[in-house]
Amino acid sequence: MDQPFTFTLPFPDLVPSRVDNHIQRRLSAMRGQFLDQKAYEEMVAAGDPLLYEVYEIHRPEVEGEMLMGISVVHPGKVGDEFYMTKGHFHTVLDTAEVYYVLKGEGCMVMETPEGDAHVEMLSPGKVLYVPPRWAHRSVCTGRQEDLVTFFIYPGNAGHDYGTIEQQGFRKLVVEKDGRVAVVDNPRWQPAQKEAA
Ligand code: PAN
Ligand code: ZN
Repeated sequence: MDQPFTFTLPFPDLVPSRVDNHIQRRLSAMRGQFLDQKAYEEMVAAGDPLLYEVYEIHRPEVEGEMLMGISVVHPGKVGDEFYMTKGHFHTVLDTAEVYYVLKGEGCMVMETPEGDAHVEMLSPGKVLYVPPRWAHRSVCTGRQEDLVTFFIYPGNAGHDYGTIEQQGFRKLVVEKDGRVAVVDNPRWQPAQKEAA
């Protein structure tokens, strides 16, 4: 039988007192996701910057458990497009997720297999509920500050990255005339489903 546990995430530094796994994702892990492919290749060649980090608290990946952690998306752009996470559907589509925004400015880009799309602006103090079926990607739109969120989701959710790698998200978040703008992704195309 597990014992209850706590960890701390003190302001303002937001460094968790417990970290079981620290993931660091560089630009080279995001091939094909940014619209400006020339800018992408140049930035990978020029040093392959760190886009985001995830601090995970380990729990068994089974129904009944909850998985939590902290996501830190760094500020920056590839061409006009802000740094973002890979984004995914949950493998078990009917599983939700909650995000609590601790620091920074950004948005969550979301869409469903049925064709709905939604972009929610994120700022400190906001709690976002991502319902079952919605793929999600966090984007940092700050100029200098990280976007830091706490997340929690069901232990059995799993991550389907492949669908988004193939089709992208329907919406992109870019800087246009000095402002944050949400635009249609001209390269969005439905993923090829494997034959059953
Ligand atoms: C989050 C994400 C985290 C990193 O924990 O995994 O923000 O994004 P990617 O997984 O898309 O690289 C979550 O949504 N978990 O389900
Ligand atoms: Zn998720």
